[in-house]
Amino acid sequence: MKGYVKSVLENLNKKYYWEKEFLQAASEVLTSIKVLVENDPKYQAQSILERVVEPERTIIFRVPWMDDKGEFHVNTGYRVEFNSAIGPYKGGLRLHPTVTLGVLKFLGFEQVFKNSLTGLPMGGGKGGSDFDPKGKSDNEVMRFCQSFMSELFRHIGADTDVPAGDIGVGGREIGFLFGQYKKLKNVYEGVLTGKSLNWGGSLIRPEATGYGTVYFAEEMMKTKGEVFKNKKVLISGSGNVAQYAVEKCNEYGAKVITLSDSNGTILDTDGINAEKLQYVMDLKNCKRCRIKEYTGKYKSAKYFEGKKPWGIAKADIALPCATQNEVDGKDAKALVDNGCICVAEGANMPSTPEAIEVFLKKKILYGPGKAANAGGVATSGLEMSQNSMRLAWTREEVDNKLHAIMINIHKAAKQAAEEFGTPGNYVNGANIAGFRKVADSMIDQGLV
Ligand code: NDP
Ligand code: 2IT
Repeated sequence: MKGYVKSVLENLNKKYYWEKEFLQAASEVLTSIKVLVENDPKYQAQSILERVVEPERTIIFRVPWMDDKGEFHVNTGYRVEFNSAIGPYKGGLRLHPTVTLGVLKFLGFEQVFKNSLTGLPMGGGKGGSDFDPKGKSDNEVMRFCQSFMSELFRHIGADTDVPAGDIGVGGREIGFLFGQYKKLKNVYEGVLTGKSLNWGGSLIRPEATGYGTVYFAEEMMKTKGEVFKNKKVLISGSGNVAQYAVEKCNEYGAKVITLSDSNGTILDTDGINAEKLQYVMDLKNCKRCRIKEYTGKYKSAKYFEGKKPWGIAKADIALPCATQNEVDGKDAKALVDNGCICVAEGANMPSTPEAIEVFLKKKILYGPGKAANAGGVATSGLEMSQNSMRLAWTREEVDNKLHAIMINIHKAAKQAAEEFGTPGNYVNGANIAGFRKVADSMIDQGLV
């Protein structure tokens, strides 16, 4: 059995050599679970790794749409239905010009194990398009979403595949997508999560990923007798996840000093308090402006064009909440050299393998995305439960459930890391705990 992981990875690298993000994610997971799969013959006997790295189904389709001037455009739409061993495919839709099949395969693969960690019955999937919502009018976004759903509707359903938001997909887009699904299928069902409260959404779903990331970081810090209060925090991004991470940090008495977008970073050493956060929310969610505008209103802040938050100032905690590979080896070193004791990932795979190596070597608290940002999809799972029961839980009920789930994920990852001889290594712990349940379920269900 020795060499099983190596041989599967070699074949995968040959077969999909151009899908670099997917290969990066697969390499991390398979390397972590080596101690499990190479010490129990059932996994190789049933070709579990060869099966788990291949999506069950991938749908690729044309998305034609018309802009406000009447001109035609065409984008590519995707849905990667990766694994349904423990529940219907579940995972977000990303609208961003960098979207490729390889990016969505990495996200779908991560989602399989993340969803397993939540303890809820959800398989893994991801989808999206290379459409760029930036600079588009509401009507253009609506026409795009309607065209996208005109193909996707036949592949999804409340018990089949339940998409949600991700980069470039928030409440506005989920609304347009839901409207078109309902019109085409003539069923009112919880086929998407992240819906508005008036038509089947869950309280706390918008907040869930950011809050959950902070809850996870809090659990890691407890293991070292540390707390958020009075800590300085660097956050990247300024979208959904970043905004609610700031809110929870403020509630915990920490001081968030950075936010960013794909153009640059703002540093506000006075801290981004509740009033400033509200300004950021209006700026990004309603006016859809750049984060640079912040410095026009708050003179305490400085703007760094083309820079990321890491290394800009000393801080105790870093929460990358923008995108994949946004923290490289140099950034990680800068963070550690500046006294950072905890990194928790709100984004998916924001740290490169070199960055992860730095965090693990220096033994700082490092919470990988599939554990730390699982609060978003977990609360999507809670939205699905409420839709099935046709009732709505209070804000407090949902938040308590989310908090309990994050505490459980932390416990499961910590225990698995200890059981397999790498205490404190949440990468190994999260991958092993997430994988084991999916793989054992696949074995139970036979060769499918
Ligand atoms: P949003 O679209 O709301 O915000 C994304 C933010 O990240 C924006 O500030 C955006 O800046 C920035 N960003 C996007 N792409 C890049 C890039 N290539 N380089 C630098 N900055 C970039 O998305 P979310 O907040 O929902 O998602 C952020 C991350 O969290 C993603 O990795 C996503 O997969 C992950 N995630 C999201 C969950 C959710 O529930 N929404 C759940 C779990 C994980 P700009 O405006 O300039 O593009
Ligand atoms: O990466 C993620 O977990 C998400 N974008 C949320 C997925 C979901 O189904 O809520």
